[in-house]
Amino acid sequence: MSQRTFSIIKPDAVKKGHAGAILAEIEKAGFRLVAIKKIALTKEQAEGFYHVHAARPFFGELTSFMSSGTIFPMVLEKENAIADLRKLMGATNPAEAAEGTIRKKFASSIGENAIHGSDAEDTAAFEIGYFFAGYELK
Ligand code: FUP
Repeated sequence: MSQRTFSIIKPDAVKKGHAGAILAEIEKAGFRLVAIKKIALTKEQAEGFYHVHAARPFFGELTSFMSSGTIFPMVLEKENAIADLRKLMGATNPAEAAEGTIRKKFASSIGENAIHGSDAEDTAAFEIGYFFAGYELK
């Protein structure tokens, strides 16, 4: 059964001009692009999105980075979308990311790591709803 996940092309990748190449990798891997938008988050909006990480030591840095420039939030669909996108993304730290993954190709550090992908069904539902209204999802 097909499943939806949520992803963000992060400010580092957009600034370096890698958004199109990352989208091509995602489409090549068989994901259908259900919805996408081009926006910039305020610091407060980034804090709301990453509320589960609020107690972590990197929260300030993470939310400053995520509100530092243009991002492309998107909703992706395929069978096993959540796990398959995580595999395509690679490890959080690009130094540990497998060959051929998006983070291996495009990320520069654990903080500036090119792409976000939901890690579970409940987080995917929250994250999709944070950025998209129902009428935008077709
Ligand atoms: P991931 O799901 O792979 O994006 O990683 P996490 O949910 O563990 O972390 C969310 C984001 O926090 C990462 F994408 C980058 C940032 N982070 C850091 O900046 N430092 C860390 O040590 C861990 C995560």
